[in-house]
Amino acid sequence: MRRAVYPGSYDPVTNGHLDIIERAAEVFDEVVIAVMINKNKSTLFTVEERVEMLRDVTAHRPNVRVDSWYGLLVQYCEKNGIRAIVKGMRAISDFDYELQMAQMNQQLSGIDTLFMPTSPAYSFLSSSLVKEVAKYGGDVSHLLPPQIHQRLLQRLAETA
Ligand code: COD
Repeated sequence: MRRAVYPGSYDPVTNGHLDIIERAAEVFDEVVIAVMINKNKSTLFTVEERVEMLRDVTAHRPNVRVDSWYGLLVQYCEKNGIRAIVKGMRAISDFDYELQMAQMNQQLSGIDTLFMPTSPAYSFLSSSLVKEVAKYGGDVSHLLPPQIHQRLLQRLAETA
């Protein structure tokens, strides 16, 4: 079985993430979305909430699974028999850091990273920007699935 992991913070999942998930799910037999836990990074949504939101928006895809992990990505891959990492590539600015991580992961474990170029419609899109724009009242409804947009507005109202 050709299985890949698509790791990230997903705080929250955006249409840009979903575009990569949908396309990766056509290429691999199974795509595991791994919500990576970074205890040094403060997030708007808990890990459990991010997992739940991802499960909700990928429910129509039987070959997509959602999980969470604290530790090195390659440890997760080794534990779960995963041989490929998928990363979305938005712009050349993503490339330097992504290349560095890909090479480190390859050297640590022999696991390769496959870069999938973003659809041009989403090349400017990131969870951080969406949160910032929404926080100050900008309209981000076209950048997120409707239920995620609702949850974002609700969380921002709670934390304002
Ligand atoms: N279009 C296409 N792709 C996108 C878009 C978009 N609009 N937005 C984001 N993406 C891609 C990103 O490029 C990334 O590949 C993925 O989607 C997830 O994005 P984010 O922003 O949710 O997640 P990040 O970038 O914070 O995730 C970083 C990781 C958690 C993957 C990384 O830090 C990691 O692997 N950590 C685990 C610890 C580890 O193994 N460290 C050693 C690394 S060598």
